[in-house]
Amino acid sequence: MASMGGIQENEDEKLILSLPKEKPWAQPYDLYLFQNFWCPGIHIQAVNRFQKYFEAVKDSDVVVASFPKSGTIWIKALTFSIANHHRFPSLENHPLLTTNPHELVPFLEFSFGGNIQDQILHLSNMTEPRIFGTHTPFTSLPKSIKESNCKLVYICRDPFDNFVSAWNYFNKVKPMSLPALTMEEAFEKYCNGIMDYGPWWSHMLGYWNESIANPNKVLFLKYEDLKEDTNFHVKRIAEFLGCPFTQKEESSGVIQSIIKLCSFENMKDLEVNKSGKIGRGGIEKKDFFRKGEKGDWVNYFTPSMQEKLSAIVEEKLSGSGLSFKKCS
Ligand code: PPS
Repeated sequence: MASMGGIQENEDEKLILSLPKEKPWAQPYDLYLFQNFWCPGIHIQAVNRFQKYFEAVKDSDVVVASFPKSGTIWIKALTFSIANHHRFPSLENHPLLTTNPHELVPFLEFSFGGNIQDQILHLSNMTEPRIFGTHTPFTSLPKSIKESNCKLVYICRDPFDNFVSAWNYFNKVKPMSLPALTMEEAFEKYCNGIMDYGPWWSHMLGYWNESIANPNKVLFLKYEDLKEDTNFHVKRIAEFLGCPFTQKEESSGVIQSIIKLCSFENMKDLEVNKSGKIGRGGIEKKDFFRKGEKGDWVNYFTPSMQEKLSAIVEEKLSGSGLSFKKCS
């Protein structure tokens, strides 16, 4: 791989030029149809390299997967705290108090944007259990992840709330120079599956089908269920990861402390999440926290939008066994 540099860049460029392209929501990059999903132009090289070169997977690795704006930051915080509850039993000096979850649990694909060898070395030096994030659809994950014994925790969100969250977010983080995307324009795109890492239905169904076929490999969670009974799902995640809470830990309030630490109210008020920027695009950390509620869609949807999206959800998820309460 040492001499790969220029040749690889050339191949990446050729690949991008060969793909169908769509205008994004309100971002300064186009979306490309890569392996049947809409990959942001600025990520395509990294996703492609991640798929090719992420080989050294450890059985103890955990990959937190999500469609954007589904509660990624929340499930990253919870999974990190649960998997490390022996290492950080006291929440007083917990890493989440000083580090944003996106930094603590790095996105795998974005790690492959720079020098590949440096990044692989960096990942191999991470403390175990290594916990990563990904927005890559299941079908496009590297073989190494699919074939190893590492675990995948997937979170999805009711498409109505997912759409509202995404529309607010993309308009918030867009460069000042670009016009805002109207709700009508965004809705049209969402209904056609055009959003970063979309279509949302293929993303959900990829992980859903795998969680049915391979329940010890993929734990499929819904944002709404997690909101409704966080305690139950925290225990479920711990059991799935093979680090269940003891009776003593439960009665001494360890689960409650984790829930409180990772709660929307707590996380959004932490200094580390209130100021500063993150990632290549320089996103303000505070923009990852908006309302953190379920059911906010009622404040945005017209009856005709509701009817249209309900029909799409029903059609796309039909026969899969996956449904969302209000749409079924
Ligand atoms: S991203 O950009 O894909 O990583 O965004 P993601 O984290 O997937 O989704 C952002 C939405 O999650 C809400 N949020 C939370 N909900 C519950 N608990 C916690 N701790 C939490 N942190 C963030 C965030 O506010 C976004 O939802 P909306 O509906 O826009 O408020």
